[in-house]
Amino acid sequence: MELKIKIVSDSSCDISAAANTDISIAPLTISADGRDYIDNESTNIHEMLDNLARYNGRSFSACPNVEMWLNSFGDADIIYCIAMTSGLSGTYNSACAARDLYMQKNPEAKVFVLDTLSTGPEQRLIVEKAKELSVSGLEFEDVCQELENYKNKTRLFFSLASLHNFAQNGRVSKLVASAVGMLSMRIVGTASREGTLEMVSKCRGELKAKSALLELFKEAGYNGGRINLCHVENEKFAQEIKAEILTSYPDADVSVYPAGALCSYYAERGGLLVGIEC
Ligand code: X90
Repeated sequence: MELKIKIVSDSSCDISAAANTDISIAPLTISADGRDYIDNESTNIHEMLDNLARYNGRSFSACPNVEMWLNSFGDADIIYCIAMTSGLSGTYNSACAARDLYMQKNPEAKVFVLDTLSTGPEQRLIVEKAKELSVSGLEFEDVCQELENYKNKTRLFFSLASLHNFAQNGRVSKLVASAVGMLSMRIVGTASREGTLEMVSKCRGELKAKSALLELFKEAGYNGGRINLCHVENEKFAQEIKAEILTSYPDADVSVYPAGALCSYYAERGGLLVGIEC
């Protein structure tokens, strides 16, 4: 009998499960003003951002619970589960609890849970890699090892115009949060080694943020690899960066796409997240 292989991730990777039948996604949820926005295709992001902008009360996010993860595992024999950073979310821990339960019930199953120490477009690169490796004929253990290696060759960078929701959820220090909020100020940053938000510089205006990002790609050793550009209602900025990259690396594989609910909530309007292969 052929073994059933499944790639699963949480919704912060912004991959549509509808368009990828071999991938299952466990959703995070945003809550504000008595409403829940589940991070899947059904959420109207523009409306969510409008509602959040009008609402002065508190808003929250919640990670997928164990049951949601188990649902995404289905009845697969081999599962590669790519989770967002344990440094900012309970998503990874909840996936590990789901793995332990699943393996108690299915002792023959093989389940690998990866803590990406990142999220968004870097996580998407890793999910895309998992998809390739899972059909490559490699053994389970080798696929796991390859994914660990790949994670060390990818990076996350971003430019954000507000850290309001990060600060509100206690996921960034007040000092860092106070760096933005003033008109046209942006922070440019990266995922730290511990999988938390690390500010690299403050920039006045998008043009400066663009040069700062391109400089960071270079320093990270970017050399024409794959890039995912995920934006929050800021396609123009994403396209500008794409154009710069293609000028230096005409054959680079660069994807531009809008953020889902979770990334839109935290990266906020105008935000740009970039996952690169180094
Ligand atoms: O409720 C939860 O468990 C979810 C908490 C998620 C917090 C962070 C999401 C970030 C999304 C912004 C990227 C910038 C920093 C990433 C550093 C790793 C997008």
